[in-house]
Amino acid sequence: MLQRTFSIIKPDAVNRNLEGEILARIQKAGLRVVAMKKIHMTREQAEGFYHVHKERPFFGSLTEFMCSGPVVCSVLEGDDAIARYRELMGATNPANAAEGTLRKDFALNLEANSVHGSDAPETAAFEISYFFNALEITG
Ligand code: RTP
Ligand code: MG
Repeated sequence: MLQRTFSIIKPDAVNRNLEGEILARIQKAGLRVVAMKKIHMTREQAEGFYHVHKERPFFGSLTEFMCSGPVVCSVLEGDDAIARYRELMGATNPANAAEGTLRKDFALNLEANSVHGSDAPETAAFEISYFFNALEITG
C-alpha cells in the first residue's frame, strides 16, 4: 500500500554534513522524497514535535538536542513506507542497530542517533502536517 512517512535528519548528522549520504541511502531503498526542507527549530517547536515524550526523563535533553542545529525534514513515499523506513533506520540505540542500517552507520549515541521516522500512520499524519502544508508536498 502506497504510504507516506515523515523523516528528520537530526542535528548530529547535518552537523557532520551527512544529509546527502543519508538521502542517497533513503532513495536507494526505493523511498521517494515528495517534500523536503532544512530548518532550525526553536525549543518550543521541538517540544511540540516530541510532545508524546513530554513525561519521559529524556524529554529536556532530547528537545535541547533537536534545536541545537539545523535539521532536514522530509516526507517519504513508497509501498509500506513507515515500516520500511523504520527498518532502514535501525534500532533507536545504535549499539543495538543491525548492520547496514542508518543508525548503525551514522549515529553517535542513543540521543544523537542521526534520523527520525514516524512509527505509525497516525503519527506520520501529525508529523507531516506539523512541518508541511499541502502546497509543499508534491504528488
Ligand atoms: P525517533 O522518534 O526519533 O524516530 O526515535 P525512536 O522512535 O526510535 O525512539 P523514541 O522512543 O521515539 O525516542 C525518541 C528519541 O529520543 C531519544 N531518546 N533518548 N536518553 C534516552 O533514554 C533516550 N531514549 C530515546 C532518541 O533520540 C530517540 O530517537
Ligand atoms: Mg519515535
